[in-house]
Amino acid sequence: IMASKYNVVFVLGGPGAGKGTQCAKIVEEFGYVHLSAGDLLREERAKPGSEFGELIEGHITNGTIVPVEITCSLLERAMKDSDKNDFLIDGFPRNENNLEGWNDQMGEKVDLKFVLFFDCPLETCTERCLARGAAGSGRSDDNMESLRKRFDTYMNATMPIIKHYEGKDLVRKMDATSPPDNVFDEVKKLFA
Ligand code: UP5
Ligand code: MG
Repeated sequence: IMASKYNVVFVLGGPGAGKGTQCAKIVEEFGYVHLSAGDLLREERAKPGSEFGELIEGHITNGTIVPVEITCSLLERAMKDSDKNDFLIDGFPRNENNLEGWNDQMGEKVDLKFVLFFDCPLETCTERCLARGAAGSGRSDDNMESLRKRFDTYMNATMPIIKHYEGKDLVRKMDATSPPDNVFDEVKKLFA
């Protein structure tokens, strides 16, 4: 018999919009598995002798996007290893290449529930990431130079993906500017 499909919610929004913060709350209350594509890439980068370490680091500091073969494999591996069925996929798909690669590799295995979109102005996002950097995040992209590039990529490559899903009526847009608990009050309604 055919195994049941994975339930997936994509979580998108600008750098620092609060994707990770809200995903943690959803996990706590609704038992999803949170997979941040960025976290998986940072983890892969940190592996001693990783074949892709330098390539990943180059993309992260430049705010550009790692080829989908790498990211999608990390995601599928994590999904399989979890032995669970419900996933929040945070920070992916970010461009046309991601979308096509995902559809090719995972399209048949996944039931995409909706796309959770955290809408947050550039100024707010910038403040949050710079504050996190100043507080010692250790992230090589929490600086003004990388942030400009991350925003560029977000506007030029990721917004068209959000538009694509809007056309399919799959986007649930959240105002991400209020404090985390207030944002979550709205997010909750989508999962209840
Ligand atoms: N904070 C959060 N919510 C707040 C709120 N409501 N009010 C006030 N403060 C709030 O939050 C960021 C900061 O803001 C934290 O200090 C938090 O406390 C505070 P967080 O929840 O971490 O926001 P998030 O949206 O997750 O921000 P993040 O920086 O992780 O977003 P990015 O999308 O930029 O980063 P990501 O890790 O997804 O990707 C990094 C890079 O990896 C990309 O630029 C790219 O180079 C690469 N990448 C790929 O190549 N492919 C992928 O598929 C994914 C990533
Ligand atoms: Mg994040």
